[in-house]
Amino acid sequence: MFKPIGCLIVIALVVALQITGSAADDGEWDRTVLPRPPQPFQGVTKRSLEGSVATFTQPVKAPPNAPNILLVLIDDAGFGNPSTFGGPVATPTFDKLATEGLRYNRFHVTALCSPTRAALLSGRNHHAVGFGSICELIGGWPGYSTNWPTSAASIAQILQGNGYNTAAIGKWHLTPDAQQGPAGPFDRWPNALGFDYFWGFLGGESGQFDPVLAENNSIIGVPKDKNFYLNDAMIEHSVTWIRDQKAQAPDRPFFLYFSTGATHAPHQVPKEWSDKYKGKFDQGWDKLREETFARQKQLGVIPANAQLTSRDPAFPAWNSVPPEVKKLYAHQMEVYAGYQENADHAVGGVVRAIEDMGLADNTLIIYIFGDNGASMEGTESGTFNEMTTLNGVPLTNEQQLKAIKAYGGLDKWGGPDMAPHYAAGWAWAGNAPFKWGKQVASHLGGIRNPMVVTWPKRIKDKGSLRSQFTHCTDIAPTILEAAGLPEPKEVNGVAQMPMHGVSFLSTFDDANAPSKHTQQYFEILGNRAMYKDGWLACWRLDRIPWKIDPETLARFAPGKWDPDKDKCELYNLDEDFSQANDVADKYPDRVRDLTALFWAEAEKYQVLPLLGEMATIWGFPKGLPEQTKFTYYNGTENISSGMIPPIYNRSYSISADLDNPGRSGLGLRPGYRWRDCRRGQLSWRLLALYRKRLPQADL
Ligand SMILES: [Ca+2]
Repeated sequence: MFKPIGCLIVIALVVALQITGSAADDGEWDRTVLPRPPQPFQGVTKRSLEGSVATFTQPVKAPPNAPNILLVLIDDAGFGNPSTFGGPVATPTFDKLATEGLRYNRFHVTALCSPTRAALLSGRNHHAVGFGSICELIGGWPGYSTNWPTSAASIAQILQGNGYNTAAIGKWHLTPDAQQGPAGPFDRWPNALGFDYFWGFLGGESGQFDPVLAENNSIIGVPKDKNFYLNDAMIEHSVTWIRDQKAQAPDRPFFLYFSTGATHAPHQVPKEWSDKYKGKFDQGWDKLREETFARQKQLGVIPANAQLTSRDPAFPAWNSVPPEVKKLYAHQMEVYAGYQENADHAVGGVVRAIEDMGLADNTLIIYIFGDNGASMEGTESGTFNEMTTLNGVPLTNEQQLKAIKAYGGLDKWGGPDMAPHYAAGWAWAGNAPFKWGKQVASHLGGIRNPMVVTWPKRIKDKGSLRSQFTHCTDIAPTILEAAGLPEPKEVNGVAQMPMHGVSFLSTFDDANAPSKHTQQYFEILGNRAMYKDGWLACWRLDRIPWKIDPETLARFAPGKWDPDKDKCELYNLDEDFSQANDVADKYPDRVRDLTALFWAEAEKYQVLPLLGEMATIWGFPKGLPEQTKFTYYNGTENISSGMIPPIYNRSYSISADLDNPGRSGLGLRPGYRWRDCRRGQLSWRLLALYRKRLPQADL
């Protein structure tokens, strides 16, 4: 409620300003050097107030009419997942925005989590900013350091320095794995990379019911609320943040980066969401893929001459799956679909709030459906605990069914007591019409994801399709052009690496605007590709992406693997939308040129050495202090996965002094935090597969 006295004071101040001075005009300043330098005093200072003229430095202002920006990123999703692109998952928010804006069907990502996020937020190629791979796989070369360089200010830093309010909500995955605790350092946490506010989780994945959360520079831990669900809480934090900043400064634009943990594993969602899909996937992945492909054609999101690519033998045919296992597999996809629909629902909550505040007209929404293609990391059978795969422990269907029974039955798949991932066949179907998926940077299943862009004030060609080649490095330059801002040459005294992406703003108005992004390398885990002017040469590492057992990895050890011996495929993507027809034999000259170009680009952008992120497997140093003794004091909890003692694959002992062991439980659970630590019990377990209750004598 307004207090009359306050109003009077405001009016009186306005009058006084007219008499004795003015607020200094923000005016024009050189926005290529950030932050804005101190403003010279423009008033007059005398010995007394007589004759003195006051002026005031104003906060930095964004250019007039600079739009609010909502950047949405869904995790681990396929081109053929959302209904907006012909998929089986209802995504009403994505659908609605597509009718109000533009659908992009040739948008590309890097094939993996941290690398796409680094490229998206920096506008530079991911290896060039140290993100050849994820924060958990660090190698001792500049392209694999996960040390974001100060010479590459993020889009958030640039917008912040130009008068925007900035926030990141949800998944981060850009802080080195061993720096995600209370000791920092904090220079690569979200606040230091340009976000005024951060709420979410720092790692690569998180339980959806019980995440270990961070807020700004603090780990705030697992929410106490029994009904907590991450997507719901993300809506609440986002909407509150927008409302708060608009209440205080209605004219300041905002930049909100809304990045869901969904639909990365663990696939967890309240049951009512997965129940919507009961029986919808009994036809299996082969048929689902054909159905999606038909809808894609019908919707026109793929060209009429696009082909459905063939199935690699790595994915079992649905009709070869035993009947008793089909039920398990179908339910895996029901849960994933519900989980994904819920993620789109969360985006809808934020979009609705923006509309309700009357801000929609001048808000640019960039909604990217997947930081990489759908994930095949669940192996051919899927897993009730995704940590089994990530630790190289594949499960047979028999082991799987037994473990599911032990944890409450199939109905619990998707609930808080399991950490599941679906079978690779579902990911392959979700990436229709392409081959492969996450991690496979050589094929479109890994690197091409749907994108929708809306901006009612600017985009008039509503509901249309755009097919220019675009890449995640283009997002930051596009945002800058939309906001009327230059790319900075210097930030905090550090000369800036130019952005490698290019703005695609011209496509907002013109369906036939030329593709400005004419060449792009791709590389993740040795899978690689070189795109130039419609042609793509590619080399897939001869490894099934979910195989990380010692025998498989030994084939790629130093001296064993020669990248020049990998088979090269060649595609004309302008005519062959889905990368279906390998024409390498027909065009040896193109193969040669693109091969040479790939190696030149690899050198230029710090991609070398290939497999730098895997080097520690073969005995290269980890670059971390060799700490062998760890002490945890009473109250220490929520230690991030990258900071736990390195107990894997070695002998270790743990000693604990318990004042009153009868009152509290202590669980030692390498592999995954599990929710069954009972009072008065000391237990040890590994990957939720092997359990041992320790006898009292051991206490
Ligand atoms: Ca991802």
